[in-house]
Amino acid sequence: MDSLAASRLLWVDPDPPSSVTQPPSRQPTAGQVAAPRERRSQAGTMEEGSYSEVPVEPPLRRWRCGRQGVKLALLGLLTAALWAGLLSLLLLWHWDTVQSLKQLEDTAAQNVSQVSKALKQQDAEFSRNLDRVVENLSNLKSLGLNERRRAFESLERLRLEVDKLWVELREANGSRCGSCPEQWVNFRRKCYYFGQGSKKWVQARNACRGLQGQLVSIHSQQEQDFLTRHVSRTGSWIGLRDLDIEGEFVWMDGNPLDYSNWGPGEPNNGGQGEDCVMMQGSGQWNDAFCYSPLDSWVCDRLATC
Ligand SMILES: [Ca+2]
Ligand SMILES: [Ca+2]
Repeated sequence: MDSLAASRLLWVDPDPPSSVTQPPSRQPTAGQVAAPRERRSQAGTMEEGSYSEVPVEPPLRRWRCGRQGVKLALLGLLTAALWAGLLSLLLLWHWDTVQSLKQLEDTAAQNVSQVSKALKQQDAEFSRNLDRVVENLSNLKSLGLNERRRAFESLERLRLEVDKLWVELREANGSRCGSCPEQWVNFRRKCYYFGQGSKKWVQARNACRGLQGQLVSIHSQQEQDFLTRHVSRTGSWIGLRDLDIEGEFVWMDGNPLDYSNWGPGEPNNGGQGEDCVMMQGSGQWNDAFCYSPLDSWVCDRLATC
């Protein structure tokens, strides 16, 4: 009810209270507020304008409220500004982090690409070097095998020459040299073995060596006629080949090709290469593929005295 009366008094007072410009006073106590009410009841006849200076409390409250509102608004603005600054800092930090990560990712990708490229180059270089080493080893192995084969064939020719000289010496001394091992057939100074069984040229050569002989070498028409009478009708390997130099045929005994009995159109080095010679059932010769198996082969060796 005091506030209602004060509002009424404030409304009827045309002049602004002088107390507004004064510093705010302390809140009146219950006794202090009751004093005007007593004065009002006692005076009775006092003019209403005289009460307008007493209730200074509502403007003071509004002033206080306004100032608090301003403070709250400023505080809100300050808080908002702080949050905006903090958010900006977070966004800047996030953007900087993202840029750093992206830069690191790009750098890592470039490094991986460079390492991968270097590894590929090293791998290709290593493969080339390995191929060269393998090729050199293969050439060395082939060269070594060829040298070993030539040395072995030279030794065989030397042994054969020694045997020939021995036979000529014995015949000069009146001995008759025509003895052959069992299953070998004698013709003049030589013995012949007609082997049976499927063999390639190299296998036939080794089979003859195992019998202390070699694949047959033919040097005359008489020898060819003898062999034609005994040779297999399906074809047999003989000791003639051009393995080292194409077209340059060599006998197993090392003698030159002083006699030949080639079939029509032979030697033709046909197909994938024909470097080993076989005698057909007719007795004619044909160069053939060395890895083709034949069912027969012919060995020879010097007869003994
Ligand atoms: Ca050939
Ligand atoms: Ca041929």
